[in-house]
Amino acid sequence: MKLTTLFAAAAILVPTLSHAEGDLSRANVIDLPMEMGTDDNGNMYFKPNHFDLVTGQAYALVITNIDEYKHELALNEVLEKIFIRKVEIETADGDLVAEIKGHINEVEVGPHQTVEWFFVPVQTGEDLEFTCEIEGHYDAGMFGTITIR
Ligand SMILES: [Cu+2]
Repeated sequence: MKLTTLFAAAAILVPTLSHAEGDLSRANVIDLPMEMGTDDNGNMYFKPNHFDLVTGQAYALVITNIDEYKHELALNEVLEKIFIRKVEIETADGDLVAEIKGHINEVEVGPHQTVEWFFVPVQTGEDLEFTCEIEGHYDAGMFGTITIR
């Protein structure tokens, strides 16, 4: 890349970066789609069941329950490592039902519903476990891990 092109690119980037410094939790949010479900053998799962994240990046964990019954996501030790901006609930048509703000550890997701969890990792951690706390679901395989670098 020519030096002049580099300067031009930097000039374009500067306003974006200065915004990010103002509010890291809102800048360039990365969606992390995750499915909750049960396979043909009766094994319950989060898919994917592992995420590699970085500190300072804003994420939206978009959790969809494809089952006929509710599932739960409990963050457990992940909770100590992240700043939670909000949990957002919308109708199937995309209309906002609620934004819930605060330090939230568990969310139950009803059958065929989607919930979005907005957060920013603030501390590093290796294989931090999240789980479904509904009786029998953990033993059926419903857990996963997050690594923050
Ligand atoms: Cu479950």
